[in-house]
Amino acid sequence: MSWDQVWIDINIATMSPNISEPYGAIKDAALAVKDGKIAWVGERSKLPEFDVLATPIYKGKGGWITPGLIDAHTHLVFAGNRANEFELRLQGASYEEIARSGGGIISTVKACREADEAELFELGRQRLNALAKEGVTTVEIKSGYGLDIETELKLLRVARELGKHHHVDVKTTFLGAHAIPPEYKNDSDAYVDLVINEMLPQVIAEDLADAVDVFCENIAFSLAQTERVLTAAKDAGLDIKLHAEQLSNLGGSAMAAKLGAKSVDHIEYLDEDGVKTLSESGTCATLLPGAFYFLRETQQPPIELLRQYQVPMVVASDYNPGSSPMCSSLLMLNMACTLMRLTPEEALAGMTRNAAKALGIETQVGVIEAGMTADFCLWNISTPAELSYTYGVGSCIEVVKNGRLVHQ
Ligand code: DI6
Ligand code: FE
Repeated sequence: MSWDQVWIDINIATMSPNISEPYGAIKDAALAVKDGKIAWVGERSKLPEFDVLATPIYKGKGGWITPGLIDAHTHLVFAGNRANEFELRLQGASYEEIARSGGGIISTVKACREADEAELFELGRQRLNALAKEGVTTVEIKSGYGLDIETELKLLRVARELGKHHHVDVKTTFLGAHAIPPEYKNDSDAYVDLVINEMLPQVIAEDLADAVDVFCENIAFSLAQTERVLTAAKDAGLDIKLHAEQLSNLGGSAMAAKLGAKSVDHIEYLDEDGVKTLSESGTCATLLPGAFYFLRETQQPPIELLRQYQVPMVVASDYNPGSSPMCSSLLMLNMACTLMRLTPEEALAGMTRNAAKALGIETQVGVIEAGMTADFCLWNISTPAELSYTYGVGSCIEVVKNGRLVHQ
């Protein structure tokens, strides 16, 4: 066998559904990489013969390898911060009250309209570095803090540039319908027209987005408006997804699922009929424990129903300045377990296999199997549950991206 690198003295949480052990685990394993792909994976005792003198051999000191983590929902390109609103909320104001009085998303929009691309790029780069340090190898980044053509395009261009210049792969999502901008305060339908008829065509012409998202909520876009945007995006051949059922139940999840959405995200208020619709359409349920925590939500997403109907659960950071200013993958694994009662195995599937499905890249990444892209991490842990159990100890010791070692 001729390989580019071989890993030994490792255990592997493959997360493959084809291995019946918890975490798809293979203990005392070996893994071989060739041309950026996983070429062989299995028990070390079964490793085929290879040229040990010509092949770099990495020893994992008995740690665990997992697929590279995938953060499938972030808003990480933005300027400014909202610490002032954090203080207001501590004095009793609610997230909705702040949004209705012109703060919230709109205050970040102001900062983003003023910032130039270089500034946004540098801020985004630092945040990507923070995620990468904790094993993230693929991230989704949304626009949505521009709410005018120029700024929405600027945010998407910066997100695309980050993907070109950083080892972390970036999937971009156009979220022009994130909030109603002040200029359209009294005519939200006209803003939806702008999103569909002017922004979307430009986004497509410049190939700036892989998917389209909408914030479907009483404080944002109605069900009918949301359906118009998602239908236009779908007709243009883009993936669709939705911020739905975060603060109330408008039925956005079921509508988006029927249109073939890859995921519906937040979903604290999703009911059983909605869950059924997700399972019928193969739509993922994205849980965002950082926002649940930071907004001190009490309405639990319907985890038991999602299990019952076998809806793939995704865990993501929702990293943003208003509702989830926690730029950490491992903290999300922990919060998914502590706050939403996922098992550590479900949480890890939510940032690997299921996150890949939510981004439509499940044939390339998210599990460790021969033929998949060689995106994986080595962790200094003695059981995979440690990834969600403890936080802040720096257990990610190596990252391999497309078969290249990127982080030591
Ligand atoms: N829901 C969220 O949690 C974020 N966007 C959304 O639609 C919050 C965005 C913000 O507050 O800046
Ligand atoms: Fe979000």
